[in-house]
Amino acid sequence: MSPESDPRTVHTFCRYCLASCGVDVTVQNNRVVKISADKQNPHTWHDFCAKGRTAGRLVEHPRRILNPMRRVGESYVEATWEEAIADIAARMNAVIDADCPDAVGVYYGNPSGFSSSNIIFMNGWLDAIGTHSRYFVGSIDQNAMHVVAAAMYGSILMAPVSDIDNCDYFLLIGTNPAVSAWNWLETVPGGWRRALARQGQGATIVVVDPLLTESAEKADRHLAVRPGQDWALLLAMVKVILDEGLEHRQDCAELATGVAELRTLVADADINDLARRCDLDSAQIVDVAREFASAERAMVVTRTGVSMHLTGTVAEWLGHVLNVITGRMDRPGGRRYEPGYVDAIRMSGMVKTSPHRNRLSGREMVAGAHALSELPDEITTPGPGQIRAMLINCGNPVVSGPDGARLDEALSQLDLLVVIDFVQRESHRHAHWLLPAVHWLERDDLLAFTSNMHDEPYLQYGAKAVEPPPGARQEWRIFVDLAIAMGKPLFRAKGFNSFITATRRAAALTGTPRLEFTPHWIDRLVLATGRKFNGRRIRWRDVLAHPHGWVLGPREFGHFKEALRTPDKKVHVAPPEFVARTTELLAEPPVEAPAGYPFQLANRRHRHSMNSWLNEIPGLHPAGKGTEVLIHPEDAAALGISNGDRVSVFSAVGAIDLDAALSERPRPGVVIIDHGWGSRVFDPRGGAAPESFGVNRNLLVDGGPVDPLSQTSALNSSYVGVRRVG
Ligand SMILES: Nc1nc2c(c(=O)[nH]1)N[C@H]1C(S)=C(S)[C@@H](COP(=O)(O)OP(=O)(O)OC[C@H]3O[C@@H](n4cnc5c(=O)[nH]c(N)nc54)[C@H](O)[C@@H]3O)O[C@H]1N2
Ligand SMILES: Nc1nc2c(c(=O)[nH]1)N[C@H]1C(S)=C(S)[C@@H](COP(=O)(O)OP(=O)(O)OC[C@H]3O[C@@H](n4cnc5c(=O)[nH]c(N)nc54)[C@H](O)[C@@H]3O)O[C@H]1N2
Ligand code: SF4
Ligand SMILES: [Mo]
Repeated sequence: MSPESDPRTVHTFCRYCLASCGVDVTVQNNRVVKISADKQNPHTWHDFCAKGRTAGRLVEHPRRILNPMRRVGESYVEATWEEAIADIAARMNAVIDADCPDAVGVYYGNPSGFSSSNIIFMNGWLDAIGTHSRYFVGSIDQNAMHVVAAAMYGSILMAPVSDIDNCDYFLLIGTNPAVSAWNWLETVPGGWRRALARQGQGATIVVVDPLLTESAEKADRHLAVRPGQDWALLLAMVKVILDEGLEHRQDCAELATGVAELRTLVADADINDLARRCDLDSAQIVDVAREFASAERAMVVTRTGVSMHLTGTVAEWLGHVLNVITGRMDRPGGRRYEPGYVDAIRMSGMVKTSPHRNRLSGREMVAGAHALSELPDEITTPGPGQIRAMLINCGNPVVSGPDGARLDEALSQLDLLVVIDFVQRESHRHAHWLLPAVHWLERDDLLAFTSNMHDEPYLQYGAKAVEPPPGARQEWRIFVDLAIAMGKPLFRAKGFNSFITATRRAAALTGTPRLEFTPHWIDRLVLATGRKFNGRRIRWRDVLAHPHGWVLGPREFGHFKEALRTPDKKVHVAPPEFVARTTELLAEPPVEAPAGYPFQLANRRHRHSMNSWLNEIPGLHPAGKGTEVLIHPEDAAALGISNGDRVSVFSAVGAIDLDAALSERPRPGVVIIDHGWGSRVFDPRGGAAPESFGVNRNLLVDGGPVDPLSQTSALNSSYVGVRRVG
């Protein structure tokens, strides 16, 4: 038996979501035999799920792209990397020379955040080109959090973490941790289980959600809020607390500025008016506000259910306000700042994107990118700066963003569409080039910039378990090669390209591969300039000595104030733009459904789905998933719809057919369609028919209206109609 036919176990972590579960990967002959939770991991294995367990099936996906593929007519042929890079570079340069750098655009999706080298070198390449046509998943998910963090704490990356084990009162708004795990821009491993353990010891859990979710079922109270109206609930709570003097005096005076402006704002608000807007009982709101403020230790947690609306930023802001004015920041049981082993806020401060307004909407960038909803027009509208070439890096925006039909049509009009992914999905169907990506099981990564998002100081080196297919390439390498071929200096730094070329030449000449630059050099630099533990910096050999992951020390309080990047080192609880927008909302009449579209379309995830991209993995989903719309029995009765009937759900921009499932989970007036379905998987190598999985509910979401502060669309509160068909 040759040595490699003996199975070996690699300890690493799953990089599908921020739960970052420690896993043991059993490998034999460069194949993943088994993935299980690494129970020796001191921090992260507790959320381990079937998505991580089946990660090997994506690696061996029968339709995986294995070499660069060039479109020829309606099919694809394999090409070499030299051909791919040369052709893409020449076509991008031609587009730029004919107009300006903005003619080349990029969309980067959620998985790009789970590879540090991808994010770093994509930005290096974009800076090299000098394009402002940057589109990012943040505008469909987390921009509200970035905008709020920037205004209140002075940095888009200031993401407080939850101190679950000490909390007595959890107010969970727009999140379903029983399914999604406790993660967004923070992660608490096993967070939901730990919250339930606190509940067992007497803590109260309140869940605010238009659906009776798996989390809401376990809550002590469930407030079935009207979608998109959390801002009214939260403003009412702030009002009760300030009017009744329940605030934390010291923090309101010393930690925060702007409390007086908040008082002025809530003085004019009326609890009954706010209760009507969010369609909750005002007495219940007052109760929850009092309970929250008087609980010994408490926290508000807001997530995507709050942010993905036209009012998302105001609601996200008010969630943070509640924590600050009741003294929950940097105190046990509340939200604290985890300094981690590197200061990501400082690192991100070194990246300067020049401010830019989009040529058509006139809107500025948020968190370094423009809103996805603007992309179709930027592609199809002629004029200087029109996008003619696009690169999609880890994304499926036709399914994950608003009005996918318009985006799909726009993508079909490009001179050049380049995609980096494992398989060709819905958003990639018009691609001229498909470039094969490397899975996390096939690459090493330190992922240092999530260091501040874990609930304790924690480090694990993401070791690779298997070698990638020989034709696949990591994104960083693609971006470096493109910059060199385009003759554009990476990071706009003179000499960087020649430095990399020189290291490659030295490695080739001497036959010493480690002389060639890789992002691992950056890992070393990060540690060499990182935080000290027990008086000294972390060395690489310390990292290697902890293959199961390493808790670097105890959770510490007291780092929050020093992490603030506001000029006065205070939390700004009343940023003028948020106050102004709230005043506007208060002046508007309560929202009414437009004629013909009486329902609001809410949202659901499942434990075993991952946004739009693991739906095809065998064994993860029962057949027929993603084809149902949940309707409350009262609404169904009024429409003459029975369980199992075929129905059309339609909006002003689209219509889809599904099977009606009568359910008491949504509040009346709200229908639910699972997010992430309706993405076909194509077969560029074999040429077989595309496989289809479920229906894309975001085809019903209008990309026109956005939250003016975060530029997010009403992904979880669009208005729709429902009727029986057939
Ligand atoms: N209505 C509604 N819409 C939503 C949501 C919702 O709850 N409701 N959720 C939103 C949220 S939270 C998010 S984050 C977005 C997600 O939106 P996106 O990030 O645009 O889309 P994903 O579905 O995550 O698709 C990720 C793609 O990246 C590929 N991929 C995975 N790993 C890698 C890798 O290492 N390299 C490369 N090159 N490719 C990779 C996958 O195969 C897949 O094609 O969707 C949002 N859209
Ligand atoms: N299994 C699984 N886990 C995941 C993901 C996944 O796709 N699958 N995605 C990962 C990603 S990228 C992210 S960002 C996180 C997201 O994590 P979460 O934000 O916790 O995501 P959801 O489970 O969609 O929970 C959002 C909840 O908000 C509710 N909601 C919708 N509209 C409103 C509203 O107007 N007000 C209120 N109060 N609630 C509302 C929905 O009904 C839903 O129950 O999860 C991560 N974890
Ligand atoms: S996908 Fe599952 S196994 Fe992977 S990190 Fe997230 S919760 Fe853990
Ligand atoms: Mo997300």
